[in-house]
Amino acid sequence: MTRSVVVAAPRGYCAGVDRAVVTVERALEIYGPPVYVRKQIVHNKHVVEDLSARGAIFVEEIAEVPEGANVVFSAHGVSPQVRAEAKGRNLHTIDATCPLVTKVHHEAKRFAGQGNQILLIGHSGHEEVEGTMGEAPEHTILVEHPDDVAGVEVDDPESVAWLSQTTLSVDETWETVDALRAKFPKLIDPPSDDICYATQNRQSAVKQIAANADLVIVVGSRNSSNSVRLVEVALDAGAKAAHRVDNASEVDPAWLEGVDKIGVTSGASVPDELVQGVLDFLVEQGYPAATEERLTEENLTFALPPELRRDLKAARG
Ligand code: 2E7
Ligand code: F3S
Repeated sequence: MTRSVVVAAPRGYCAGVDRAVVTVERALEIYGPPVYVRKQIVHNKHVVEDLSARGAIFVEEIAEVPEGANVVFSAHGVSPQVRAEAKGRNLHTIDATCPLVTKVHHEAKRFAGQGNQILLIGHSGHEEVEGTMGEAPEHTILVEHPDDVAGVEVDDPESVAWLSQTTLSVDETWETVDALRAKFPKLIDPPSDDICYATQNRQSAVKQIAANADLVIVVGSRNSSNSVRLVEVALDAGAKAAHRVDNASEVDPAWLEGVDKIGVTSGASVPDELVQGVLDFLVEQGYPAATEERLTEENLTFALPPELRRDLKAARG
């Protein structure tokens, strides 16, 4: 069989990640280091290492940030409790929450304000879920898997709505929603999809290349929900094997034994040079140069946070 390498598109940075990374870069420029960042700005080891080398200090909790310092909230969003804590320490905050996450926070507030209970589909412990749940903690129940639906108990089955994390498996989420609706026929839908355009496009694009692949390599970090989902989606779509790597050095040559057709993609938090590194490595292993299979174009961009734009304008005069 002839060997081939197909790289999926869209892959890599989404509009929210680009905005969040540029936010930290500009903050370093105008305020000077150190700029504190609460949690990883995006879930990518290389991005975090690179910004750390340039003067960003990543912390887990607001309590670790010195009084009055500059702090950026990560792309995954924060709960109102975290905002209050930052205010209490007199921090200068810059909010890099993805606007598509802010939209879900608004939906949570609205549903709770109308007296509904919210069934939030998402992964326990993920920062985005902690932030969204924090908008209406008394009104929200987390549902992680379709199998969990049987055990969900609500106060009033006539007043329940569902929302989701933005980076879930599209197919599995619909399974969960179908199971929820079978149990609560009056279940209220969000006004629009919470799984974001970038998650949906990257999953659809990997499906296209996975069906024919002996191996799919997904570039992305271990804690990157959307990257890990791409491995699962590739396997579900028929890839004979699929592995996640942070960079080319993690590609195990044993995975290539007897493998002709390789697909490559990357999560929404992954700089494209890391994908290029994997493609170069495959060429060194005797595979041909990759061809790109593009599902759709993406043109969305987000303006920088308004508080940062204001300070940038003042700094530039
Ligand atoms: C923010 C949001 O940083 P990521 O790897 O995050 P996930 O949520 O996939 O672990 O990817 C970009 C991103 C995705 N969703 C950033 Cl809310
Ligand atoms: Fe936002 Fe989706 Fe990216 S929620 S940060 S556009 S993966």
